[in-house]
Amino acid sequence: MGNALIALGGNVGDVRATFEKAISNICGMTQAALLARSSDYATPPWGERDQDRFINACIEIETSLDPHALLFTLHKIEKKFGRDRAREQRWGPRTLDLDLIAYDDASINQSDLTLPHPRLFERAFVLVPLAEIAADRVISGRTVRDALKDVSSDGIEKLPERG
Ligand code: A4P
Ligand code: MG
Repeated sequence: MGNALIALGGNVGDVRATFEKAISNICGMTQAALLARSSDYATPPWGERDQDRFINACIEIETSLDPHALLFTLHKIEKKFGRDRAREQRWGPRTLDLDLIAYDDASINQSDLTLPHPRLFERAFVLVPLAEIAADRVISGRTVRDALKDVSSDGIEKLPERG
């Protein structure tokens, strides 16, 4: 069994409802147990700034799939929730983005899969929710808690639980 950290993001449609359904799908389709789920956060758009704010969250799962099979399944779930990679721009608006942040201590450098996620340490929208569930996790030699100190969390707002 492998331990995986997954970041969820989106800014089109009812993103929080999409997250709930996506998390159920992740657990069902990847033979995974959900170990932890962060709160949802509203976050300022990063990369392409001229778009609606995003909702972001992170989960930790235990899965029997290997990293490639897991990412393949995450892409299938993105598609199921309306993501159309052919029509979107890089860092632009999307219904659901699922990034694999880390898988055990795996270090992978392939065109279709890089682990840990290469842009993790630039992204408060990943580090803030990740710190809520895995502050002491060491990724590329640093704890998530320490990595968070080096980015600006300005404008990131923790959302109340959905009723
Ligand atoms: N890929 C390689 N390694 C990985 C990995 N560890 N996890 C490959 C996921 N995918 C990985 O993915 C492009 C390719 O990366 C995939 O085919 C996969 O095989 P993508 O999700 O289509 O990438 P992208 O959207 O073009 O770029 P990237 O860097 O993943 O960006 P994001 O995060 O997906 O960008 N602002 C806020 N506040 N919150 C957000 O969630 N998201 C984006 C989208 C932009 N700005 C944002 C947010
Ligand atoms: Mg992505």
